[in-house]
Amino acid sequence: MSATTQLPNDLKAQRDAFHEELKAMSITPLWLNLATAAQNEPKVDAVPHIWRWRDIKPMMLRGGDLISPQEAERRVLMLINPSFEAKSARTVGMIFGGIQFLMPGEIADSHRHSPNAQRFIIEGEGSYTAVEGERTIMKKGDFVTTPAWRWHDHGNESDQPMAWLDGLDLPFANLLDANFFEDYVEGDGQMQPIYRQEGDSIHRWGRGMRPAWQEPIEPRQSPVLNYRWTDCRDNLHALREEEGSPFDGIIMAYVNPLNGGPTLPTISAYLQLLRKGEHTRSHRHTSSTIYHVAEGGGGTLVGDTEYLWEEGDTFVIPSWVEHEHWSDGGEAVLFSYTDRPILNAFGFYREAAGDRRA
Ligand code: 1HN
Repeated sequence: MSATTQLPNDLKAQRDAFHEELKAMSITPLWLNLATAAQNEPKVDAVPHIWRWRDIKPMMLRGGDLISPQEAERRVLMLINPSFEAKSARTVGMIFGGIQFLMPGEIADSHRHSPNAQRFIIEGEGSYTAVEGERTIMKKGDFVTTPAWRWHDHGNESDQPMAWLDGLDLPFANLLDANFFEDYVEGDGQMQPIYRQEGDSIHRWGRGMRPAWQEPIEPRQSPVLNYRWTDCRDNLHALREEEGSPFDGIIMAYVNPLNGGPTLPTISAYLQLLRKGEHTRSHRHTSSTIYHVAEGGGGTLVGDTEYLWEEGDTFVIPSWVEHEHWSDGGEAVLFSYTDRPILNAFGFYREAAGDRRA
Protein backbone atom coordinates (compact mmCIF):
# COMPACT_ATOMS: atom_id res chain seq x y z
CA MET A 1 0.00 0.00 0.00
CA SER A 2 1.32 3.40 -0.94
CA ALA A 3 1.75 6.26 1.52
CA THR A 4 -0.85 8.39 -0.31
CA THR A 5 -3.72 5.98 0.36
CA GLN A 6 -2.54 5.26 3.90
CA LEU A 7 -2.39 8.89 4.97
CA PRO A 8 -6.11 9.80 4.67
CA ASN A 9 -7.09 6.69 6.63
CA ASP A 10 -4.60 7.55 9.28
CA LEU A 11 -5.84 11.14 9.28
CA LYS A 12 -9.41 9.97 9.73
CA ALA A 13 -8.43 7.83 12.69
CA GLN A 14 -6.52 10.76 14.20
CA ARG A 15 -9.47 13.08 13.66
CA ASP A 16 -11.90 10.61 15.24
CA ALA A 17 -9.70 10.25 18.29
CA PHE A 18 -9.32 14.04 18.49
CA HIS A 19 -13.10 14.55 18.33
CA GLU A 20 -13.68 11.89 20.99
CA GLU A 21 -11.21 13.54 23.36
CA LEU A 22 -12.81 16.93 22.76
CA LYS A 23 -16.24 15.45 23.47
CA ALA A 24 -15.04 14.24 26.86
CA MET A 25 -14.00 17.86 27.53
CA SER A 26 -17.52 19.16 26.60
CA ILE A 27 -16.10 20.77 23.47
CA THR A 28 -17.52 20.41 19.96
CA PRO A 29 -15.55 21.40 16.87
CA LEU A 30 -17.50 23.93 14.85
CA TRP A 31 -16.80 22.03 11.62
CA LEU A 32 -18.92 19.10 12.89
CA ASN A 33 -21.79 21.40 13.73
CA LEU A 34 -21.72 23.99 10.99
CA ALA A 35 -25.30 23.36 9.86
CA THR A 36 -26.76 24.66 13.13
CA ALA A 37 -24.27 27.49 13.64
CA ALA A 38 -24.25 28.96 10.14
CA GLN A 39 -27.33 28.86 7.94
CA ASN A 40 -28.39 30.56 4.74
CA GLU A 41 -31.78 31.09 6.30
CA PRO A 42 -33.57 29.95 9.47
CA LYS A 43 -34.24 26.23 9.86
CA VAL A 44 -37.46 26.49 11.83
CA ASP A 45 -38.47 23.52 13.98
CA ALA A 46 -41.92 24.85 14.85
CA VAL A 47 -44.65 23.73 12.45
CA PRO A 48 -47.87 25.48 11.42
CA HIS A 49 -50.81 24.14 13.41
CA ILE A 50 -54.46 24.90 14.15
CA TRP A 51 -56.44 24.17 17.33
CA ARG A 52 -60.16 24.24 16.67
CA TRP A 53 -62.58 25.69 19.17
CA ARG A 54 -65.10 22.92 18.45
CA ASP A 55 -62.48 20.41 19.71
CA ILE A 56 -61.25 22.49 22.65
CA LYS A 57 -64.62 23.50 24.09
CA PRO A 58 -65.77 19.99 25.13
CA MET A 59 -62.35 19.37 26.72
CA MET A 60 -62.70 22.65 28.58
CA LEU A 61 -66.06 21.57 30.01
CA ARG A 62 -64.62 18.16 30.98
CA GLY A 63 -61.63 19.82 32.60
CA GLY A 64 -64.04 22.00 34.56
CA ASP A 65 -65.43 18.87 36.25
CA LEU A 66 -62.06 17.25 36.84
CA ILE A 67 -59.80 19.86 38.42
CA SER A 68 -60.27 23.11 40.33
CA PRO A 69 -58.32 26.27 39.55
CA GLN A 70 -56.79 26.01 43.04
CA GLU A 71 -55.42 22.53 42.35
CA ALA A 72 -54.25 23.63 38.91
CA GLU A 73 -52.85 27.08 39.94
CA ARG A 74 -54.30 28.20 36.61
CA ARG A 75 -56.66 25.93 34.72
CA VAL A 76 -54.96 26.32 31.36
CA LEU A 77 -54.85 23.98 28.36
CA MET A 78 -51.39 24.69 26.94
CA LEU A 79 -51.24 24.84 23.15
CA ILE A 80 -47.85 23.25 22.54
CA ASN A 81 -46.42 23.17 19.04
CA PRO A 82 -46.35 19.55 17.76
CA SER A 83 -42.57 19.95 17.28
CA PHE A 84 -41.88 20.77 20.92
CA GLU A 85 -42.28 19.26 24.37
CA ALA A 86 -44.56 20.73 27.02
CA LYS A 87 -41.64 21.88 29.17
CA SER A 88 -40.57 24.28 26.42
CA ALA A 89 -43.95 26.06 26.80
CA ARG A 90 -43.51 26.96 23.13
CA THR A 91 -46.58 27.44 21.01
CA VAL A 92 -44.45 29.11 18.37
CA GLY A 93 -41.30 31.26 18.39
CA MET A 94 -40.81 32.91 21.77
CA ILE A 95 -44.51 32.99 22.66
CA PHE A 96 -46.94 30.77 24.48
CA GLY A 97 -50.69 30.43 24.01
CA GLY A 98 -53.11 28.60 26.28
CA ILE A 99 -56.84 28.36 26.87
CA GLN A 100 -57.79 29.32 30.41
CA PHE A 101 -61.32 28.75 31.68
CA LEU A 102 -63.26 29.48 34.83
CA MET A 103 -66.60 27.94 35.76
CA PRO A 104 -69.25 30.06 37.52
CA GLY A 105 -68.15 31.02 41.03
CA GLU A 106 -64.51 30.02 40.56
CA ILE A 107 -61.45 32.09 41.42
CA ALA A 108 -57.91 31.83 40.05
CA ASP A 109 -55.86 32.98 43.05
CA SER A 110 -53.63 36.01 42.95
CA HIS A 111 -50.00 35.56 41.96
CA ARG A 112 -47.26 37.28 39.98
CA HIS A 113 -44.49 36.18 37.66
CA SER A 114 -41.66 37.62 35.61
CA PRO A 115 -43.13 36.51 32.26
CA ASN A 116 -45.44 39.11 30.69
CA ALA A 117 -49.03 38.04 30.06
CA GLN A 118 -52.13 39.13 28.17
CA ARG A 119 -55.62 37.73 27.59
CA PHE A 120 -58.03 37.76 24.66
CA ILE A 121 -61.55 36.79 25.67
CA ILE A 122 -62.96 33.91 23.62
CA GLU A 123 -66.31 33.23 25.21
CA GLY A 124 -68.47 34.41 28.09
CA GLU A 125 -68.96 37.65 29.94
CA GLY A 126 -68.80 38.71 33.56
CA SER A 127 -65.48 37.35 34.84
CA TYR A 128 -62.95 39.82 36.11
CA THR A 129 -59.21 40.15 36.01
CA ALA A 130 -57.67 42.24 38.77
CA VAL A 131 -54.23 43.79 38.28
CA GLU A 132 -52.51 45.98 40.86
CA GLY A 133 -55.67 47.01 42.69
CA GLU A 134 -58.00 47.47 39.70
CA ARG A 135 -60.63 45.06 38.45
CA THR A 136 -61.96 44.88 34.93
CA ILE A 137 -65.06 42.90 34.01
CA MET A 138 -64.15 41.06 30.83
CA LYS A 139 -66.34 40.59 27.76
CA LYS A 140 -65.87 38.56 24.60
CA GLY A 141 -63.21 40.15 22.38
CA ASP A 142 -61.64 42.29 25.11
CA PHE A 143 -57.85 42.42 25.26
CA VAL A 144 -56.44 42.54 28.79
CA THR A 145 -52.81 43.11 29.76
CA THR A 146 -51.07 41.60 32.79
CA PRO A 147 -47.49 42.84 32.58
CA ALA A 148 -44.52 41.21 34.27
CA TRP A 149 -44.46 41.03 38.06
CA ARG A 150 -47.91 42.62 38.59
CA TRP A 151 -50.20 40.84 41.06
CA HIS A 152 -53.18 39.42 39.19
CA ASP A 153 -56.16 37.19 39.86
CA HIS A 154 -59.26 36.18 37.94
CA GLY A 155 -62.78 35.39 39.14
CA ASN A 156 -65.98 34.28 37.49
CA GLU A 157 -68.95 36.03 39.08
CA SER A 158 -71.26 35.20 36.16
CA ASP A 159 -73.48 32.18 35.61
CA GLN A 160 -71.62 30.94 32.52
CA PRO A 161 -68.22 29.35 31.89
CA MET A 162 -65.63 31.85 30.68
CA ALA A 163 -62.70 31.15 28.41
CA TRP A 164 -59.85 33.25 27.18
CA LEU A 165 -56.62 32.89 25.26
CA ASP A 166 -53.61 33.54 27.50
CA GLY A 167 -50.53 34.88 25.77
CA LEU A 168 -47.18 34.89 27.55
CA ASP A 169 -43.50 35.32 26.73
CA LEU A 170 -42.87 32.17 28.78
CA PRO A 171 -40.50 30.45 26.30
CA PHE A 172 -38.35 33.58 26.22
CA ALA A 173 -38.24 33.90 30.02
CA ASN A 174 -37.28 30.22 30.21
CA LEU A 175 -34.62 30.59 27.51
CA LEU A 176 -33.08 33.42 29.52
CA ASP A 177 -33.30 31.45 32.78
CA ALA A 178 -35.24 34.38 34.17
CA ASN A 179 -38.61 32.86 35.08
CA PHE A 180 -39.73 33.86 38.60
CA PHE A 181 -43.08 33.17 40.27
CA GLU A 182 -44.69 34.16 43.57
CA ASP A 183 -48.03 33.32 45.20
CA TYR A 184 -49.98 36.09 46.89
CA VAL A 185 -50.11 35.32 50.61
CA GLU A 186 -51.78 38.36 52.19
CA GLY A 187 -55.34 37.98 53.52
CA ASP A 188 -56.98 34.82 52.21
CA GLY A 189 -54.26 34.51 49.57
CA GLN A 190 -56.93 34.45 46.85
CA MET A 191 -57.78 38.02 45.99
CA GLN A 192 -55.69 41.13 46.11
CA PRO A 193 -57.32 44.21 47.66
CA ILE A 194 -59.14 46.44 45.17
CA TYR A 195 -58.21 50.07 45.80
CA ARG A 196 -58.81 51.64 42.38
CA GLN A 197 -62.18 52.09 40.70
CA GLU A 198 -63.11 50.23 37.55
CA GLY A 199 -61.79 52.06 34.47
CA ASP A 200 -59.06 53.81 36.48
CA SER A 201 -56.23 52.84 34.12
CA ILE A 202 -58.18 54.08 31.07
CA HIS A 203 -58.95 57.46 32.63
CA ARG A 204 -55.42 57.79 33.99
CA TRP A 205 -53.41 56.75 30.91
CA GLY A 206 -55.63 55.66 28.04
CA ARG A 207 -57.47 58.71 26.75
CA GLY A 208 -54.71 60.90 25.41
CA MET A 209 -53.92 62.32 28.85
CA ARG A 210 -51.90 61.26 31.84
CA PRO A 211 -51.66 62.46 35.43
CA ALA A 212 -49.01 65.17 35.45
CA TRP A 213 -48.02 64.37 39.04
CA GLN A 214 -47.47 60.64 38.55
CA GLU A 215 -44.81 58.51 36.87
CA PRO A 216 -45.85 55.13 35.42
CA ILE A 217 -44.53 51.99 37.14
CA GLU A 218 -42.65 50.77 34.06
CA PRO A 219 -42.90 52.70 30.77
CA ARG A 220 -42.29 49.58 28.66
CA GLN A 221 -45.51 48.01 29.96
CA SER A 222 -48.86 49.37 28.86
CA PRO A 223 -50.70 50.78 31.90
CA VAL A 224 -54.04 50.20 30.15
CA LEU A 225 -55.73 47.18 31.70
CA ASN A 226 -58.48 46.49 29.17
CA TYR A 227 -58.67 47.36 25.47
CA ARG A 228 -62.39 46.93 24.84
CA TRP A 229 -63.56 44.86 21.88
CA THR A 230 -66.28 47.35 20.96
CA ASP A 231 -63.77 50.25 20.77
CA CYS A 232 -61.10 48.28 18.93
CA ARG A 233 -63.52 46.77 16.42
CA ASP A 234 -64.96 50.26 15.80
CA ASN A 235 -61.46 51.52 14.99
CA LEU A 236 -61.02 48.89 12.27
CA HIS A 237 -64.36 49.74 10.70
CA ALA A 238 -63.61 53.45 10.81
CA LEU A 239 -60.59 52.77 8.56
CA ARG A 240 -62.24 50.19 6.33
CA GLU A 241 -62.22 52.38 3.19
CA GLU A 242 -58.41 52.59 3.31
CA GLU A 243 -56.24 50.21 1.34
CA GLY A 244 -54.59 49.00 4.55
CA SER A 245 -51.66 46.60 4.47
CA PRO A 246 -51.32 44.50 1.30
CA PHE A 247 -50.34 41.57 3.54
CA ASP A 248 -52.85 41.96 6.35
CA GLY A 249 -55.74 44.20 5.33
CA ILE A 250 -56.95 46.70 7.92
CA ILE A 251 -54.58 45.75 10.73
CA MET A 252 -54.02 47.85 13.85
CA ALA A 253 -51.59 47.29 16.70
CA TYR A 254 -52.68 47.67 20.31
CA VAL A 255 -50.29 50.31 21.67
CA ASN A 256 -48.77 51.35 24.94
CA PRO A 257 -49.93 54.98 25.29
CA LEU A 258 -46.72 55.84 27.18
CA ASN A 259 -44.45 55.31 24.18
CA GLY A 260 -46.57 54.26 21.17
CA GLY A 261 -44.83 50.89 21.25
CA PRO A 262 -46.18 47.39 21.86
CA THR A 263 -48.42 46.70 24.86
CA LEU A 264 -45.81 44.41 26.43
CA PRO A 265 -42.02 44.76 26.01
CA THR A 266 -41.81 41.34 24.35
CA ILE A 267 -45.17 40.89 22.63
CA SER A 268 -47.01 42.93 19.97
CA ALA A 269 -50.73 42.34 19.67
CA TYR A 270 -52.94 43.21 16.69
CA LEU A 271 -56.52 43.22 15.53
CA GLN A 272 -57.22 42.95 11.81
CA LEU A 273 -60.21 43.16 9.54
CA LEU A 274 -60.37 41.12 6.35
CA ARG A 275 -63.11 42.66 4.29
CA LYS A 276 -65.58 40.67 2.22
CA GLY A 277 -63.71 39.07 -0.68
CA GLU A 278 -60.31 40.34 0.52
CA HIS A 279 -57.35 38.07 -0.20
CA THR A 280 -53.99 39.37 1.03
CA ARG A 281 -50.60 39.13 -0.65
CA SER A 282 -48.26 36.54 0.80
CA HIS A 283 -45.21 37.47 2.84
CA ARG A 284 -42.95 36.06 5.52
CA HIS A 285 -41.04 37.48 8.44
CA THR A 286 -38.86 36.37 11.31
CA SER A 287 -41.46 37.06 13.95
CA SER A 288 -43.72 34.13 14.88
CA THR A 289 -47.46 34.62 15.22
CA ILE A 290 -50.36 33.16 17.17
CA TYR A 291 -53.67 33.94 15.47
CA HIS A 292 -57.11 33.75 17.00
CA VAL A 293 -60.33 34.11 15.02
CA ALA A 294 -62.40 36.75 16.79
CA GLU A 295 -65.21 36.99 14.26
CA GLY A 296 -66.25 35.42 10.96
CA GLY A 297 -64.57 32.82 8.83
CA GLY A 298 -61.90 32.49 6.19
CA GLY A 299 -58.64 30.81 5.43
CA THR A 300 -54.89 31.12 5.63
CA LEU A 301 -52.29 29.45 3.46
CA VAL A 302 -49.22 28.78 5.64
CA GLY A 303 -46.38 27.33 3.61
CA ASP A 304 -48.12 24.51 1.73
CA THR A 305 -50.88 24.01 4.27
CA GLU A 306 -54.29 25.60 3.90
CA TYR A 307 -56.27 26.20 7.08
CA LEU A 308 -59.94 27.06 6.80
CA TRP A 309 -60.85 28.67 10.11
CA GLU A 310 -63.91 29.82 11.98
CA GLU A 311 -64.65 31.83 15.09
CA GLY A 312 -62.77 30.63 18.16
CA ASP A 313 -60.02 28.75 16.30
CA THR A 314 -56.36 29.41 17.12
CA PHE A 315 -53.48 28.80 14.70
CA VAL A 316 -49.78 29.52 14.45
CA ILE A 317 -47.43 30.78 11.76
CA PRO A 318 -43.75 30.06 12.51
CA SER A 319 -40.86 32.33 11.59
CA TRP A 320 -40.03 32.74 7.90
CA VAL A 321 -42.99 30.73 6.60
CA GLU A 322 -44.87 32.42 3.76
CA HIS A 323 -48.55 33.07 4.44
CA GLU A 324 -51.62 34.81 3.05
CA HIS A 325 -55.14 35.28 4.40
CA TRP A 326 -58.63 35.58 3.02
CA SER A 327 -62.12 36.08 4.33
CA ASP A 328 -64.84 33.66 3.34
CA GLY A 329 -68.51 34.36 2.92
CA GLY A 330 -68.35 37.69 4.70
CA GLU A 331 -65.90 39.64 6.81
CA ALA A 332 -63.50 38.32 9.39
CA VAL A 333 -61.67 39.82 12.36
CA LEU A 334 -58.43 38.20 13.52
CA PHE A 335 -56.65 38.83 16.78
CA SER A 336 -52.93 38.01 16.76
CA TYR A 337 -49.78 38.41 18.78
CA THR A 338 -46.13 38.07 17.91
CA ASP A 339 -42.64 38.06 19.41
CA ARG A 340 -41.64 40.89 17.04
CA PRO A 341 -40.54 43.33 19.78
CA ILE A 342 -37.82 40.85 20.76
CA LEU A 343 -36.58 40.58 17.18
CA ASN A 344 -36.85 44.33 16.63
CA ALA A 345 -34.95 45.15 19.81
CA PHE A 346 -31.86 43.29 18.67
CA GLY A 347 -31.96 43.71 14.90
CA PHE A 348 -33.21 40.23 14.03
CA TYR A 349 -36.43 41.31 12.35
CA ARG A 350 -36.63 40.63 8.60
CA GLU A 351 -39.56 40.65 6.25
CA ALA A 352 -39.96 39.71 2.60
CA ALA A 353 -42.89 39.78 0.20
CA GLY A 354 -43.82 36.38 -1.16
CA ASP A 355 -43.91 35.57 -4.83
CA ARG A 356 -47.06 33.52 -4.90
CA ARG A 357 -49.40 36.38 -5.80
CA ALA A 358 -48.79 39.61 -7.64
C1 1HN B 1 -50.38 32.21 34.31
O1 1HN B 1 -49.91 32.69 35.46
C2 1HN B 1 -51.62 32.64 33.83
O2 1HN B 1 -51.93 34.28 35.49
C3 1HN B 1 -52.08 32.12 32.65
O3 1HN B 1 -53.62 33.73 34.34
C4 1HN B 1 -51.36 31.21 31.93
C5 1HN B 1 -49.40 29.84 31.67
C6 1HN B 1 -48.19 29.42 32.12
C7 1HN B 1 -47.66 29.92 33.29
C8 1HN B 1 -48.37 30.84 34.04
C9 1HN B 1 -52.44 33.62 34.61
C10 1HN B 1 -50.12 30.77 32.39
C11 1HN B 1 -49.62 31.28 33.58
